Amino acid sequence: MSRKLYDLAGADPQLRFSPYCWRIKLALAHKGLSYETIPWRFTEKDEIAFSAQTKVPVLVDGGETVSDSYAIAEYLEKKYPNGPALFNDIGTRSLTRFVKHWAEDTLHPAIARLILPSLFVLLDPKDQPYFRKTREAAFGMTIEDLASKRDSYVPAFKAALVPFRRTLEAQAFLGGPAPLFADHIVFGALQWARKGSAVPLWDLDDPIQRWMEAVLDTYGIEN
Ligand SMILES: N[C@@H](CCC(=O)N[C@@H](CS)C(=O)NCC(=O)O)C(=O)O
Repeated sequence: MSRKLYDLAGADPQLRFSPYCWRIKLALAHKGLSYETIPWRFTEKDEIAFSAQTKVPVLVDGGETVSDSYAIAEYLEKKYPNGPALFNDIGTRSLTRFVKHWAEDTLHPAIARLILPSLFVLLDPKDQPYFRKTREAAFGMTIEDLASKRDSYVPAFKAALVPFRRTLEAQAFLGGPAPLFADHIVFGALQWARKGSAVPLWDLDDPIQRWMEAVLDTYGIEN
């Protein structure tokens, strides 16, 4: 059966930086499901119009189309119950919802303020006017203003990571001995930060870096 994932790409088609798409690439690997990615750009709305919405990830799994990363994870868990669980049990499922909201409401905005200017230059030129317009409206300032204030945003980013780092000092993964979808969610955010930033955002000996490498190693993913 063919399985396709529409995955956000930069000017370089190999540059895949979407936090939401990374969640699903890890979730598919976790379930042991093969797939091909289709590089997609912000302005290629027509390409995913069949999904009846405007964002990626979009998963086409045989005859089924699913969008929204959380809905895709729930779909995979239901459709492929024999693969390793993404949520384990009711407690994990409930706590994962908190991780999702923490990532989206605390981590993502802290990362976005730091990386939007450097990410902007990595985008396909056809996407840049759209990205500028939508992100400047969201942040209420120009990309250049964001860049000039960058240093003032670093403390909030560092503070956002503290509870996560403290957790990793006591256990290997959010899922305990092995990654679960909660790990995939946080990994997506930090992979977006790593790929979009012009400078390293944490040290190589940071537990966060070791955790990222351990997540990639778990699934045999290169970078
Ligand atoms: N709630 C959605 C959010 C997906 C999302 O925001 N995707 C971004 C890429 S990271 C996108 O496609 N944006 C399109 C746009 O900004 O027009 C999910 O969890 O999948």
